[in-house]
Amino acid sequence: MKTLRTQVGIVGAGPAGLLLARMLQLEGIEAIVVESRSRAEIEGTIRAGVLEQGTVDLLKAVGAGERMSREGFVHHGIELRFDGRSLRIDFPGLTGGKSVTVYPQHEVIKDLVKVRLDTGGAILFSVENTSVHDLDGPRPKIRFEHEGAPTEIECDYVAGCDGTHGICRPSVPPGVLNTFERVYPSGWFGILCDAPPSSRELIYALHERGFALVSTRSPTVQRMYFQCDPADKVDNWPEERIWAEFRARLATRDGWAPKEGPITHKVIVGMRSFVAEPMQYGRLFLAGDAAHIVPPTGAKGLNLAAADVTLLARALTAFYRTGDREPMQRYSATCLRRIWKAQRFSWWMTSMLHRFPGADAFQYRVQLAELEYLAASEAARRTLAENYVGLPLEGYPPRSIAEAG
Ligand code: RFL
Ligand code: PHB
Repeated sequence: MKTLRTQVGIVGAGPAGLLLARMLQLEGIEAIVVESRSRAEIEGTIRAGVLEQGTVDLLKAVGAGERMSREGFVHHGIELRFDGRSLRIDFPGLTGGKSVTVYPQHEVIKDLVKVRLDTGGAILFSVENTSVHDLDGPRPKIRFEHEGAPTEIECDYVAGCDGTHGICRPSVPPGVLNTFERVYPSGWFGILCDAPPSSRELIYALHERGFALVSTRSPTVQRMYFQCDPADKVDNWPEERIWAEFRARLATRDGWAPKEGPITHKVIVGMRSFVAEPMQYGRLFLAGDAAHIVPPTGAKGLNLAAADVTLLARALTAFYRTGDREPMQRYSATCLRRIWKAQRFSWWMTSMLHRFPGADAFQYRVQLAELEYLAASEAARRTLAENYVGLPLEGYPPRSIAEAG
């Protein structure tokens, strides 16, 4: 077996794994990233679109923000649409100047892969049969096959950044993790189409037929979603049926209609809230989707992954610089405080904007009342805005506060 040695072994080259590798590299800490898919596959997977201000700042700080600054779109608000009306949420006005940036996740991935490979960092793509070992001892290991050769990475720490279906979380012995889950009885039908933007800002709509979302990717490519049965099949939806659904759910009293164009991509995604606690076992740290999932309505998944690995990079840096293990010991608790707030926000946005099977007319009236309340109350709009643009990244509390608490 081929044996490699590094300080931090990272499983998964998603946003979490790639950002962690880059932050560690800037601190002079060695890492190897192993990824089960090819470079072309990870750079071609269509997923998130909305980056919080903090994620944008982080990408710039690690030297991966140049194309995002040029090609991403800064959005100063979103529109909520219900009962044929529109309500704008003004982010800078409500949050002291913050905004979000719309820049696709696969472009973030391309930028992070490039910066890593250009600076001599290792990513082993298309590895097979990954497994992790000796997590509770001083020398954890990652084993896999790479280009046909059985390979082992011996490291000080393992970062499990391998997403929902990864192997790191299931490698924690039974009984260690507490898991919390809610599966929603709906999915999202997502499309990409070749058309100009329908709106300057994202539109989140509640309609009697269900939720719809207008997002964007570029001046010529648009991303849109509507709530659907998670067991439905994309082939049941020819283009005209999709557009009829969008037109119905997004209609306003003054006749607004989306700009239509050829649909180039269709996908149905499930909706789930999930948290595993704690996010550490021995020398394994879980980060991003490997530890938690949010329904996409709050646009939080990638941003939470970025927050986790920022804290993990700081904790590992403190250890390698000074031998202080305390930040690592606090990693899970610090992350989870932010994660549960994002869970709450994502659940709240989802509940307010979807019509779930079996929900009655009372429920729908309560949802409309919630939206009317947002329209009438600046305090309510501020609560939405400060969660959407991203809560401040909590650092580690000073020792005295930690001890007192
Ligand atoms: P990822 O991106 O899933 O990356 C994990 C990587 O690990 C690899 N892997 C393995 N590698 C080696 N060995 C194994 N055994 C492995 N098993 C897996 C995988 O191939 C993969 O490359 O997790 P990470 O880094 O934690 O990042 C999380 C985000 O990708 C995710 O939360 C977001 O996409 C969620 N999300 C959104 N987040 C936002 O912040 N803003 C949004 O606007 C937003 N919109 C969305 C979304 C997710 C969506 N879908 C498709 C679920 C919209 C949608 C439709
Ligand atoms: C997207 O553009 O893919 C997107 C935007 C906002 C969301 C989820 C996804 O809440």
